[in-house]
Order: sequence, then structure tokens, then C-alpha cells
Amino acid sequence: MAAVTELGYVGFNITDADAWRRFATDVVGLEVLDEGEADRFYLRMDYWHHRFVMHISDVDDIAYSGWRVADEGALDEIKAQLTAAGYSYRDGSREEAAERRVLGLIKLEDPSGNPVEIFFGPLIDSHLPFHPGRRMHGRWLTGDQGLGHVLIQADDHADTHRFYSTIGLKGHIQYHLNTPGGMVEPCFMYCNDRQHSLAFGVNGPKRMGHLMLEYADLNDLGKAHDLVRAQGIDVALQLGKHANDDALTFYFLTPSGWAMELGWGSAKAFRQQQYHLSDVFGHGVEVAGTLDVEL
Ligand code: MBD
Ligand code: FE
Repeated sequence: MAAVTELGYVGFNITDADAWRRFATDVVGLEVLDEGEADRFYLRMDYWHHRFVMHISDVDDIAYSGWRVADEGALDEIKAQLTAAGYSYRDGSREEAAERRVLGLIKLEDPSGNPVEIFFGPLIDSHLPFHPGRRMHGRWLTGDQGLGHVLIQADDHADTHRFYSTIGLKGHIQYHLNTPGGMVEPCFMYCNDRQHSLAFGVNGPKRMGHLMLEYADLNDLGKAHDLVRAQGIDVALQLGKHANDDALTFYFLTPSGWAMELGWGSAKAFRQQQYHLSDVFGHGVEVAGTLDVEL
């Protein structure tokens, strides 16, 4: 069975390009790459041509998530797995592959209608080292762990788990959380050493719940926290440590209204499942409306 190897890129529809350029560089430390296209710009974290495509739009939400496979043979195997499981997909054209700076891709939707792309052969710009948008002590933790993780909206738990299992992600429910609205059981799935690349099971108002990016150096997380506080950006969840990935993180609102989770010190994927009733410490809800769970 073939499996995706990393969360390779994510596309977002955004309404306020200027706010996003400032936020991504001055606060987070990402690099803006402009290719002279009027309807989009790119954000970089490493040697990849880009990790994020920011599509200037009239909505603020995720546009697609891009999952990498090793090569064309692996993509063929994934296609066969999808067909056998009853899911449909569309082959991307040469133009669509060039648009994403990959050698080949397919496009489909998960059971909740979230657009998904599976690709091989990203463009690596080895001549263009990452240039942080603000001073950084270290770099981003990417490499064979992909860009980070996304938490997205999911209508039905079992359907969602079955779909992402079909493309090779593994994982299961990792928390049982009592909330006023009943028991919440978020699911976390991995496809490499990153503890999870995909999470679902806590729905918010948008398809996009949060995007987690991980600094290699704790000082960069501290600097991000200082910058978020100095600029008065809404903090959704205060600094805290997750029980599952052991990462020190906090969550704050992006110019699109969904949350960014910045972190440091994550543990690797367990390969065997376990679950938790609460986080290690912190993560108190400060501004409600994003992830209103008592972790
Ligand atoms: C995470 O990254 C997360 O977002 C939540 C809600 C719980 C554990 C790890
Ligand atoms: Fe998270």
C-alpha cells in the first residue's frame, strides 16, 4: 500500500493581502515570494519554492491541502487505492502541475468537501535559501516532517478517518474531552515522524481550524509570542503544552480569522495509539470562537 509522506503545501483564499504579507513576515517570520501574479503570492519556510499559496479572494478559508507522495509510481498506487475504496479523483493537467510547481498531481475532495491534492516532485529552489521575514534565531522544523499540521472541519468522524487512511495516514482519537456540549474526541493522524500532520474532530466556523508551524529554536517561539502580544493580536489559546505531541505552543488569530498555532519541541509520532483527558499545562482559552475546548 502506498502512503502520503508529508503535508507538503497548503493553499489559502485570503481577502486582505497587505495584512497577510505583514503578518506572515513581521510576526511569524515566513518569507514572501512574489512571482508577479496579480491574484496570488507565496510564503516560504525552507528551500521549497513555496509552502503556502495565498490566493487573493473574497473569502478567508483553506483552498486546498497538498499531500506529497514519493514518486509517480506511488501516485498511481494511491489512485488505485482511492478507486478500490470508492473515492473519485481528477488527474491534474501539465498546466495545473506547473501552477503548483510539482511534477504531477491529482485533485479530489475529502468526505466533508475539503479540497485535497496529492502530488509528487515539488520544485526545490536550492539556489534560493530561506530568507526569514523577521530576525530568527533558528529555522523551521520541516524536512521529512512536512510543513506542520492542519486542523480542518470534518462532518463525520468515521468517513473522514476512512478517507485519510485510504491515502496512507495513520492515527486515531487521542483525547476524550468533556465540554458543555458533550464529549469531544479529536483525531490526530501522521504520515512521518511528525506527531500529527492532520487533526479533526473539533469543528469551528470555517473549514480551516488552525495551521501549526514548528520552530527549531525555542527563542523564535518566544519572539513570536512577544510580537503577538506587542501588536495586540487576539490570542485564542494561551501558551501551553499538549499531552499528545508534548509541544509548547500558543494559538492566535490570523488576518483570515482562523488560528495559527506556533510551537516548539514536539515529540515524534508514537506509532501506537494512546489517549489523554487533558493537556500537560496551559492552553487556556483567551479569545473564544476558535478552539473552545478545555484542554
Ligand atoms: C494539537 O496540535 C492540537 O491542536 C490540539 C487541539 C490538541 C493536541 C495537539
Ligand atoms: Fe494543533
